[in-house]
Amino acid sequence: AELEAGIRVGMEQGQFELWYQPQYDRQQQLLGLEALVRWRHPEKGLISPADFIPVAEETGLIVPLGDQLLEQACQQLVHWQQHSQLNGVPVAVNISARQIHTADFAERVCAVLDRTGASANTLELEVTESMLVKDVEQTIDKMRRLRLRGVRFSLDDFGTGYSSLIFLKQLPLDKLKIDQGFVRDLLSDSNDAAIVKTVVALGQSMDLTVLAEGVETREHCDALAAMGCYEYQGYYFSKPLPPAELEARLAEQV
Ligand code: G
Ligand code: G
Ligand code: MN
Ligand code: NA
Repeated sequence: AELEAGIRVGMEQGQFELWYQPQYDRQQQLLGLEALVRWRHPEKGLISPADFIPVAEETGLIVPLGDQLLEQACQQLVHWQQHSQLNGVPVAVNISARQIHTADFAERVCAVLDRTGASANTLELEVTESMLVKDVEQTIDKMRRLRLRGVRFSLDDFGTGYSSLIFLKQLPLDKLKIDQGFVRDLLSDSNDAAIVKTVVALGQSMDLTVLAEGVETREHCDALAAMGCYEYQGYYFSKPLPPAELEARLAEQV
């Protein structure tokens, strides 16, 4: 209850900020950014999402918080339209099941795009298999409507949840993100290697881009490329960074 009250105050006082983790291809070309929330608490310092997103989900606060973060991400997109290296680079925002299940989710996303002037083509929404436990038809309908507007969808943490391939086939997706849990020991664990290969093949057969998370070394990258996975996110390339640090880092690389 204390945390819940703290989240409410934090939302009113603008304590939630988005950091961005870059995604790259084999040639170290920047493909996109994932927005990851951080809570800058006045007394406790920086709090990671693992410590408050579950409470925000249980209490329903994830709905207004998620709206606020989506708006921030869209404002950042508009800001970056003026930035030479970040102009047009897509930003992926994590969406909780509870958010997508609100009746007017698609309308609220469209309203944020209208209000901020962000281009729908540069907004990606990351959803998880957990959203598939209820209202599948309505969820698919919302995703379809947003895709018509140009918004893209990724399935996050793929393989960790309730994945019925029947549902997966119906979902209007653009990308599968292989969970870092399968990537970490890819080089030493033949089961993980087999799972990653299978997911890559599945993605290819469904015409989906496949991105690997938790890429921490050059060897991970090479092994993934050998399996047909060409998009990467992880500490090998960069941690999630505050916008100013990200801009500085990109400026250095030129
Ligand atoms: O950045 P970090 O690895 O600590 O994130 C931990 C978890 O919090 C991840 O599983 C991520 O999906 C979730 N998360 C991060 N940012 C957001 C957000 O803006 N909204 C939601 N719903 N989840 C987020
Ligand atoms: O949304 P998702 O559950 O995919 O959240 C991604 C989380 O993984 C973020 O909290 C981010 O900080 C973390 N992360 C990103 N890259 C790496 C990595 O290379 N290794 C590890 N262990 N964690 C990572
Ligand atoms: Mn994610
Ligand atoms: Na993930």
